[in-house]
Amino acid sequence: LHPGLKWFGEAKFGLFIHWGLYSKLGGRWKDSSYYGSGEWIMNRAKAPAAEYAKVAQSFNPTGFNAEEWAETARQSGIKYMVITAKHHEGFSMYDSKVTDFDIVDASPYKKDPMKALSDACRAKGIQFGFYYSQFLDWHEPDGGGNNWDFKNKEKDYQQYYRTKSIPQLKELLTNYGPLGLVWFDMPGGLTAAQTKQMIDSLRLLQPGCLFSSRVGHDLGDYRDFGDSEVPPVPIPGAWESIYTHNDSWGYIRHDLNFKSPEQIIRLLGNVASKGGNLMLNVGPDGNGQWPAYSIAYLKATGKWLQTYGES
Ligand code: FUL
Repeated sequence: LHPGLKWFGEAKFGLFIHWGLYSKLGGRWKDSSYYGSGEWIMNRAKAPAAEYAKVAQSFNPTGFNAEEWAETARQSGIKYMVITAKHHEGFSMYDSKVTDFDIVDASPYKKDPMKALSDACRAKGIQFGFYYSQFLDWHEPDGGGNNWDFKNKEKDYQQYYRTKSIPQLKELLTNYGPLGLVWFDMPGGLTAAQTKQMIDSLRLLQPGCLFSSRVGHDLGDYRDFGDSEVPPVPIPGAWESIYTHNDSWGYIRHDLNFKSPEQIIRLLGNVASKGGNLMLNVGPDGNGQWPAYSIAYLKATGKWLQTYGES
């Protein structure tokens, strides 16, 4: 049995955080407004990579406070936190030596928020993990998914994995202390044997770290269902349901459709009764602040759990 499955099996409640350049856009690109999946805005607007990358020049989340995030999570009854180190847009939200398209090199913020957040979570007994988009990368000519800029090009996915994805995953597994998990997403471009080889090389760095099923080819350590999906019947083994708090993973300024504490508690009960964990998402804005409703409703959920929950 994987050693990480012990904490995972007891956790019940996790927090997902989608945070990147799209958070600064908040669902608006040029004169158009988008609803849902704010983190897909680059793709939906077919924004040219070079132009989209300029958003970094004014991305300065001075309102970010790692202790506050971790404390809010703790008070909410959260046992693990998973944050986007790099989403499909290709921007690295941590200090990466593999690229200059990262928060330290390309933004005025110049600090590594992941360092502070990983430390703050561990200090409060919260397992910390990274989401990493291993295949889709709309910034890179050889990354998966961007066929609007790089359309006349034969993509070399192997090259992309070799020069960006795998070296970055190694950075994440080396520089941020013991990770609870790496949340891979949207597999592609690798055979089962290649995926296994990648996983084996990463496992050496942190044998205790779990890998999500979206690493592909059934090679994950636990199972994720589709976005916003709870299985209809109890499921054996380690698994997780993921949900948005409003209607988007990434911050959307004009989306106020937040699930109430009562809805969150029902969802938690539904998932837990079938044997899984619920990982609920929060989308902080471009300044590094959570929507006020997320803070209030999560804290209210925590209060309820403290009074009526089992742990
Ligand atoms: C999906 C992604 O494409 C979405 O943007 C989001 O990250 C969700 C949790 O997983 O596969």
